[in-house]
Amino acid sequence: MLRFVTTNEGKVREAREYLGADAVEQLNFDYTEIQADDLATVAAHGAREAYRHANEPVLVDDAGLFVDAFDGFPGPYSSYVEDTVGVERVWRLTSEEDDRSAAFRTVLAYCDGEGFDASPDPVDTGDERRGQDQAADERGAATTDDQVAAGDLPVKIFEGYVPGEIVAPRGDGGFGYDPIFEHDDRTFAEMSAAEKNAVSHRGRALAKFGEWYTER
Ligand code: ITT
Repeated sequence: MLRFVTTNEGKVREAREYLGADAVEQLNFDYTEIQADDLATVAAHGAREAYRHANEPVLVDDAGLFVDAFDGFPGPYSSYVEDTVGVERVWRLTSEEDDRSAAFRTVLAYCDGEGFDASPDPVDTGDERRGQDQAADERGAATTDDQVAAGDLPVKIFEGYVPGEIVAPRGDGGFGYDPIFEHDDRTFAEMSAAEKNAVSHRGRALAKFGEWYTER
């Protein structure tokens, strides 16, 4: 059974909608969200920690809202900003800008204690060995059982992205920033989970993951 590691019910709903209700079980585990500028590093670190905790295959989802006028802020800090500033004020701050374009990004990080091929989606092989492994990845090398044995648990990374615009809040569906994120004339809060998955950052990452996982 695949454990979807999150404290966020909204994410679980969308993963179940996409992968099937029986395919995913929520693991309500609050992994350490390290301070990093990119979602993949945060998610990979979380996936290793969650795998060591659960000792079963885990999938971590780290997401963020990137507002162009603020050079991508709040990005990896989206959770903190939602809790402190709030979604309504993110809209008000953005409404003062000429450019209201933004994007949502999700990184899904999968870990099951084994090694993976580094293509087409990348493999994160651990902080200490990052430079060395990036070079290996560029050469198309696979991660090896030696790396697993050495404690650098490989993590397979799947990314999803959707462009949109920050608007005044509309709709009562979804969660988080959904009411202020508009894509193709509707906010994500005005869509059903299935409609959102068809176009969203999470849906796109889940599509890549689902295809790869079925093969595996
Ligand atoms: P976990 O870390 O336990 O999974 P979280 O809600 O903290 O739960 P993230 O750090 O990935 O998850 O989320 C960053 C923020 O972005 C957080 O405030 C979410 O509510 C919000 N968010 C994530 N995905 C979203 C989506 O699809 N639509 C709207 N808001 C989203």
